[in-house]
Amino acid sequence: MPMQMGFRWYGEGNDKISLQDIRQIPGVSTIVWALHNKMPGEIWEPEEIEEVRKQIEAYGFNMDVVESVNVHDDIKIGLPTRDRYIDNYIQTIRNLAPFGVKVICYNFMPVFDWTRTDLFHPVGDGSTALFYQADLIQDDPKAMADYILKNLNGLTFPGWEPERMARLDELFAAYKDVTREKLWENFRYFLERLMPVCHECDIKMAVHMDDPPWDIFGLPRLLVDEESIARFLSMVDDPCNCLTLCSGSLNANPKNNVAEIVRKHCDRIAFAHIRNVRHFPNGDFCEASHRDCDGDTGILEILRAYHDNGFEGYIRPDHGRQLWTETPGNVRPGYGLYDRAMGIMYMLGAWDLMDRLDGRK
Ligand code: DNO
Repeated sequence: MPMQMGFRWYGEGNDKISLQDIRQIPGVSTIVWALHNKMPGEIWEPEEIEEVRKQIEAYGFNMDVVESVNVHDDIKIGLPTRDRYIDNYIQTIRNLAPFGVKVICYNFMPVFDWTRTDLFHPVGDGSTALFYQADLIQDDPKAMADYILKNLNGLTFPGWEPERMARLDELFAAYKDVTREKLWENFRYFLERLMPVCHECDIKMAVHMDDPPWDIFGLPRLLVDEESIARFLSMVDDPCNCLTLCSGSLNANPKNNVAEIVRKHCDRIAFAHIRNVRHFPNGDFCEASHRDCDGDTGILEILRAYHDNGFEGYIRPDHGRQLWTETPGNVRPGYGLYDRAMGIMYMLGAWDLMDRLDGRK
């Protein structure tokens, strides 16, 4: 099977970008979807999944990739209640399987998902991009959460559920004794319970990299570099225990050579997120267009690594800039239509040429 191109869509009535818009981007086969009204820990019911199936399949797309089924904090913290939430997760996997879902993307970051300090940073050409100013992520998680929630302009963002953010003090207290090693242990416990079900259902669990790839606000983050990825893969050495390899997340640390990581672990990458990042000497970074020379991530080398390894998984453009008519409030930061569509064309251009040069097409 060749690589399959996906596009993340937040769902009917929850995304200004329509499936009709997405259908006009060349080469997209897969809608990367989720039930965005679900809180972590809730079971996704077959009738709810069926609703989305009808919408997605009406446009000729498949629904092979879910991003994300979020993991309840009690599982990450390792509370006695975790087993109930793991049972629910397992039921969700079983409910997704009959719809042809092949990959579940998720993350195992404590409290926060991706973290940025400016959602609309002017790039200099009139467009804006997500930006991380290192000295702003020091000791006030509440200020950061408030900033992000306010600037989502009423749009929801997984990982930034207002209900969870309202309980930040409680959450930080609950994670107090969760050391890095404890978090690894809780991670293993979760995956070991899931693997038999994944085999039964032919579904791969694909963990997203931690973004940014370092500890924030004293919370440990695990998937940050090649060494930790290797540890993760051998900790639960199972073909259903896979990665969502996010080039932009990893390369926020300029020491991470993403192309090298792809070459090493391609057989366990179920889902590739492609994003370009520009680094600044003080540790700040800004997201950039997918074009190789617009950032420092090495997009062409990364694509070549996937191609050389005969990558047969799913791939999607990750964040794009906000362009043209896209304003704060009409699309989610990072998830506009235009820059992601251009990212797809850039990737497909490189991929088609590599196919041609290798005599594959
Ligand atoms: C950010 C996304 C992440 C990702 C989750 C996976 O834009 O890449 O929020 O979906 O970390 O669970």
